[in-house]
Amino acid sequence: QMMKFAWDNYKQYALGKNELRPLTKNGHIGNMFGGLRGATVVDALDTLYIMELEEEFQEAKKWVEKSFDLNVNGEASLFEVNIRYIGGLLAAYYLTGEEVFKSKALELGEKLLPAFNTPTGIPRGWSDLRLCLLGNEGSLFSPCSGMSWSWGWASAGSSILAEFGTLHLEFLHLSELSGNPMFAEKASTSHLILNRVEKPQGLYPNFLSPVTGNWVQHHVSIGGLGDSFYEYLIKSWLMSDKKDSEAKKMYDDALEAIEKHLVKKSAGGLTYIAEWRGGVLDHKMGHLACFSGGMIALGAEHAGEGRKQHYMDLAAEITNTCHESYARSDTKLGPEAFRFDTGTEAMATRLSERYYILRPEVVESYMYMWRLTHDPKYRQWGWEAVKALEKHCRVEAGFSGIRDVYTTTPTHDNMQQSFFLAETLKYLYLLFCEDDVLSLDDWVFNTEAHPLPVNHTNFKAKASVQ
Ligand code: DMJ
Repeated sequence: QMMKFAWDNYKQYALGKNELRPLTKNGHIGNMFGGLRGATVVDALDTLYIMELEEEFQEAKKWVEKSFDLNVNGEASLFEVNIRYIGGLLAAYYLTGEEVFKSKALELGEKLLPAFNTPTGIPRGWSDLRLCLLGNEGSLFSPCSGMSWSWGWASAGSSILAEFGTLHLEFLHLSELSGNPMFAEKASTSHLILNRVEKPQGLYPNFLSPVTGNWVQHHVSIGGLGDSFYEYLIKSWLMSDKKDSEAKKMYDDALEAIEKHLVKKSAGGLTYIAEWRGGVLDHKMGHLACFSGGMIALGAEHAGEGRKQHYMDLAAEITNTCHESYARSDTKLGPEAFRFDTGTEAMATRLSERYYILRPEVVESYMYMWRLTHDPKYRQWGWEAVKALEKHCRVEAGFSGIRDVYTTTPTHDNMQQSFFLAETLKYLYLLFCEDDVLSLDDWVFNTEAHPLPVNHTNFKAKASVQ
């Protein structure tokens, strides 16, 4: 019902725009997608499908067929277009077998390639989506300008770990579906370079120069700027049917370094993952970092002898801390960042960190922890989140983020994020489903919660789900 409500309102007031503004009842376009539209449609496709909202899925599919225009001129974030649009289209294709999703994913994949035109092959954050028609030789399309650039605020034109390190899952599937190895090769460059470069204490800083292949700053975070890089290491290995041993080793080593240098316990006994700035710890955890409970649990299964229980315990402790960040607020929703200093534990201390924008990471970890332990507390915690969302984020025309989780009469931010439909509602649904709905043995979720099949021979997973 929550999904139907979110979709119906988007459809009524904002169809074809990227996101719904539920208070003003209009659409939001934003500047991340380089002229592409319908982010919510593409992000919602697989959720509508698995929830068996058949009529709504057909509405979304029809929009993709008739109105999803890839012939756009604009500057797009490689990361955002990849995780939302390519991930969403690929998942919709694998779940339904409908060709339209595959062809749009491949066409869009080609448009992202200019971002990789750098001296190292590490992509920059932004790419020009303009394409020129080439005729019949080779690819039909080719980048017109070959232009790419970095975020204005990223130090010294650097590329961001969580952006160039969050391409593997989708790009491997683009190669699989097109028969063109180039996508996989482009995405794999980062592993080659990251393996070569020296890592301070075994940690991966968040900023790397796409020109020299060296670190630009020593800021390490398992939250924003770093997060999905680690997620894609373990998931690349799982998606390869446990064949990509390089990705597994990178994950194991990274987690060991994170545990050694960043994992701390508060005076009140809460385990958290701090951030690291050139050797100095910042005792802060972002909401984004809360995905790590689920990731560590997913990897624990495959940890070396004697480590499995250790990592399951760590995953449970981190998930518990993230739940505490929800439980200690008046709305029972968690802040954007919470701290463990100045006598505070698991609460925001700065006004600017008190907001909640319908993010999924905490319920994502509940879903993995439930599937991997069947401890009923994870369903109870998920249900607490459902009630809080209904109470504080549901408005007349959709769901909205809130500006302060520490007041029971919060102001709304007037934005129904597309990831609310792609991730938050999907993970909540899966938390209460049987384990064989998108089984973790057969599917990996990209960082926007779009399921991609594990590469069992001939992608058997697709057939079994259909
Ligand atoms: C999503 O777009 C993805 O999960 C991404 O990896 C990080 N953050 C948002 C949701 O919070």
